[in-house]
Amino acid sequence: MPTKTATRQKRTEKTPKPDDGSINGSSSKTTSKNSSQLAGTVTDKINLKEAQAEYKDRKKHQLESIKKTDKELLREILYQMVLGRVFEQKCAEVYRMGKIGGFCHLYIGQEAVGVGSMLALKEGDYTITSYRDHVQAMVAGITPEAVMAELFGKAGGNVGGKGGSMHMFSKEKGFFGGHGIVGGQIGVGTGMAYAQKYKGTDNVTLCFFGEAAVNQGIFHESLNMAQLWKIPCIYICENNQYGMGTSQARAMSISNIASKAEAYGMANEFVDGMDVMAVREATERAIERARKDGSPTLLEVRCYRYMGHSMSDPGKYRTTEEIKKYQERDPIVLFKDSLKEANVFTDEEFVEIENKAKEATQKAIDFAESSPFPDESELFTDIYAN
Ligand SMILES: Cc1ncc(C[n+]2csc(CCOP(=O)(O)OP(=O)(O)O)c2C)c(N)n1
Ligand SMILES: [Mg+2]
Repeated sequence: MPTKTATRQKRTEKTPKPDDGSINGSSSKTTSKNSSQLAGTVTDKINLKEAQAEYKDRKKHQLESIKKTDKELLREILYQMVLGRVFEQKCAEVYRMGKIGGFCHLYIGQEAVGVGSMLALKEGDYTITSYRDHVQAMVAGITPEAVMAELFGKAGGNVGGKGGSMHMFSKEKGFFGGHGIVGGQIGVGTGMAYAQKYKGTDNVTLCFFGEAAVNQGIFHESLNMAQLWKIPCIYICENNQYGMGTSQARAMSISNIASKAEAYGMANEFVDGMDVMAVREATERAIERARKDGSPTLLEVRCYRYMGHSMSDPGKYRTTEEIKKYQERDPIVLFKDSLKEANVFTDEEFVEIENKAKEATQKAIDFAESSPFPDESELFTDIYAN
């Protein structure tokens, strides 16, 4: 039976307990007047010394990891993170212009989680996630054009303009959505991984969900079954610390999510979600376990979303100071700084990567604009009625 000591690696052992709600596990006092009114939220001001020490520690780890990694893979990791950021910044802009209708949940700030983990997959592996799905969809190989046109509700969209922001999907790319029911994908993902094992493959499933989903029964039922039957599912809890406007501290009796796996004897790790290489390494360890004999893993990846829950969130439950604190630890800036220090890319190469992401985003917008709306005849297709 896996234990904490057997499954956590050196780096994560050193990571302080995350129970106080701050990403480095260090506590600081609430300082602003406004913050005292927000019971249960993390409202500490930036402690510069602490932030700098944490940044240095992370960079040290990234540098070691970067030295062991192929340059082209590093380029792809940076490109996918930058593409995710630029693409979604554009989404916010065009949403405000009325080009995108309905719900739209952005991933800005969390890019290191989806990119770091998914780029460790191989052919035949599967991914499933929540409604916050644009970046994962693109990393899976769905084109930015198809994602943007879907957001616009156009016929050229990923699912013909009939799903919108929350329902990206591609069986060919092994990307099984895009799910709106909180925690619903945990059961489906467990089933997908069961099928991979049943068919005798060594493939695995990455199943992403937020920390609020952990309070649902489906999480516990799925983990129990996965461990009992050795189902190769890697449960990635993206702990961005809020479920809509409710902070984790107000909704969960035990905030250390990784340790919940121990109730089922499952391997688990707490991972720094601002460090893309740490996410990749933890996922690689989980994948190795899963390919070997189907053993599942729970990864709690601590991250932060800079934008509101969705585009219609007024964001009154947290302070701008808190958001700023996490932006000081931005995963893309950190990764770029590490790459610079390791002399991996020239200045021209960095510019090239950014330009490529901007061009891909513009191409996606042009495609979405020029694509027609679905034909009226599509109204009664793809309907499931019982
Ligand atoms: C079963 C269910 N209950 C409630 C909702 C409404 N709802 C949508 S998102 C959300 C918060 C989920 O937060 P979390 O799981 O932490 O994911 P995040 O949005 O932070 O990525 C809630 C309560 C829902 N969609 N499904
Ligand atoms: Mg959350």
